[in-house]
Amino acid sequence: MDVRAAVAFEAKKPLEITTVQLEGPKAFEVLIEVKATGICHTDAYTLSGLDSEGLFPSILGHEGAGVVVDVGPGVTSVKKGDHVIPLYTPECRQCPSCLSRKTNLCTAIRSTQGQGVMPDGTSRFSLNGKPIHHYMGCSTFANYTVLPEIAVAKIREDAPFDKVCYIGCGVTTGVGAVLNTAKVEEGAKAIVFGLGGIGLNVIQGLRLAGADMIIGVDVNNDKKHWGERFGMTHFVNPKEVGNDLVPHLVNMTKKGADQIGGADYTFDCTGNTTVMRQALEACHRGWGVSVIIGVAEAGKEIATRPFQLVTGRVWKGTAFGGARGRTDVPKIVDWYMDKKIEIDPMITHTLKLEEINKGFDLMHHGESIRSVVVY
Ligand code: NAD
Ligand code: AHE
Ligand code: ZN
Repeated sequence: MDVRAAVAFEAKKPLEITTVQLEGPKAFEVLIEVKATGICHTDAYTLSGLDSEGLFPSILGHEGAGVVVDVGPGVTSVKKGDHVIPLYTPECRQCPSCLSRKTNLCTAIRSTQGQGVMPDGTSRFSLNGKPIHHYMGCSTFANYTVLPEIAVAKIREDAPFDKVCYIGCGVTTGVGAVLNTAKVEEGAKAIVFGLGGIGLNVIQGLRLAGADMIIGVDVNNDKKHWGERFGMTHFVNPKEVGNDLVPHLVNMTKKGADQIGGADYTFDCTGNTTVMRQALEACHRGWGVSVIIGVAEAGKEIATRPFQLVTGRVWKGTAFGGARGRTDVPKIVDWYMDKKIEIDPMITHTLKLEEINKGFDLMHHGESIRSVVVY
């Protein structure tokens, strides 16, 4: 079938809106009509050419919501008409990782996903007979896409696609990093580096967990009011603090008898490896936990003095907020529908597919929190 897609033909070039061909679902696959998709910084990262797994041509996009319109042989968990959110972290419930109960990083289809193909090793997308790669197993920058059945979460039908698509990455990543990965407790002191589409969701997760002090750090002063809107208690612009950022943050957290200072939890939501080090070192001696959410380009490495770890700080990472997609995503949709978490104000721009490159520009200029393309 013909579908409309924004195709990434080459790194660093704008996406091209064109008609491509999509084959129907094979065994254990589903065809989804994508109703809406968010634009995440990770899409921009891959388009920049710095992703070690970046493939071209491809159809990017991994933050969608839509409806099942066809199912391949053997599919049992969803049916035509079901509302779903595509999952770049699937949940097969059978692989050693899923069965371990220690991680959300299902390994059932990770290798083919990284090669830009479906689990049988082929792509469903093509243009003039030449294959186009899938992206993160999702390719939501097309109005129809094919996914393995283990990579869709069935959600309630009254949830608006143009809002809950954000649960397909940003919301779940930010809120999940707090609740699943860091397991933040009431009264905690936390620092969030980078107040974009992910960082603001970390902040609302911290508010949900009952954190007392939530310091937001961003180089863009416009993000101050955004952080405050979701529960941030203090704002720091590193450009205004100079080289003393870590001691400055540590001082802010000193309270009463505890004059050592440092946050109980810090979160990197920038993808900048210098910031990752600052986030670790701004943690409290003995117990502070720093969670890396940001994705850094191929070749970048993180560094710190081993002393920082010897003295009890812990470095952790999280993908998709530690969420098990088929199990947890429908619950997060419920949280949104029950007004336990907010999404609407973070969606600052709603665009047509033809305007998708504007969404990337808005992100790069720090003018959007989330842009959503509605088909
Ligand atoms: P974004 O562009 O919306 O936000 C990034 C924010 O960081 C901006 O507000 C920017 O001003 C700020 N920033 C940049 N450099 C900074 C610095 N040196 N110090 C402080 N603030 C700085 O991006 P996003 O969509 O929120 O994504 C954030 C990161 O998270 C990206 O690296 C993205 O690839 C990654 N990500 C990871 C996961 C995961 O599962 N681990 C999921 C989604 C996104
Ligand atoms: N191909 C990238 C991997 C980047 C990465 O870590 N991606 C996150 C999701 S970011 C969503 O916006 C993730 O899920 N990681 C776990 C995994 O298995 O990829 C690179 O840098 O090589
Ligand atoms: Zn993302």
